[in-house]
Amino acid sequence: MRERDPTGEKEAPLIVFTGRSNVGKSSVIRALTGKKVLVGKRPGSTRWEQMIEMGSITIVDVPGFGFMDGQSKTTIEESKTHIIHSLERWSNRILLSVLITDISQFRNLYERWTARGEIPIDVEFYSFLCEISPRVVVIANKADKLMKSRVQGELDFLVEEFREAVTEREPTVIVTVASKKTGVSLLRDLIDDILEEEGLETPRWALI
Ligand SMILES: Nc1nc2c(ncn2[C@@H]2O[C@H](COP(=O)(O)OP(=O)(O)OP(=O)(O)O)[C@@H](O)[C@H]2O)c(=O)[nH]1
Ligand SMILES: [Mg+2]
Repeated sequence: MRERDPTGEKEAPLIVFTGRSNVGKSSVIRALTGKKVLVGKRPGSTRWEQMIEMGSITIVDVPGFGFMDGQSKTTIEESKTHIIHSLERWSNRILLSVLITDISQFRNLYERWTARGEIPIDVEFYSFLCEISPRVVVIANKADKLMKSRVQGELDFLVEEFREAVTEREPTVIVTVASKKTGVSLLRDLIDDILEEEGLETPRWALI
């Protein structure tokens, strides 16, 4: 039996979905679970963590970090701090962290941040997730926004930068087009392998 917290609530292991605003976190969760999590055209549509009970595990739709439509810089900074604190608090329950990125923008943003002498936020978050979770998988979403011939090159760039940021782990990357549900079954299979390894039951996923 799993441990229960003092309030008597069941502490199911967590799979957390994180990433910058508007990269498609909620869309990936929707494709995977079939649950009607809110998907929005504008950054900042998921404002608070959404806990989605999936039987043996709980999936967490974490609000996006970085730019949010109509929000001040202070609010955005506060929101990022809140996300980091929540993730740290949950860290001993996390089975897997899923970092969603927009592969069509990754290199562009990377170059913009490094030109300013800053660590790109995707890289900073990847390093942070590697510190607090036993496994991290990176989703290269919105691959449809790149010309087909460019996908591999952009992917290689992302892997190279993440490999350099966290040398102890080889990055695991899955390419998806969440709005068309493409590639999401690969994430489901990866999660199922982890659950089997942990002796946990497979949830009822959406048919993808
Ligand atoms: N072209 C394209 N659009 C996508 C893809 N995945 C998601 N979108 C669109 O991107 C927008 C944002 O999607 P969400 O799933 O709400 O993104 P999010 O990361 O949850 O956003 P926040 O909650 O605001 O941080 C929506 O208009 C989606 O339909 C994709 O693979 N390709
Ligand atoms: Mg969302």
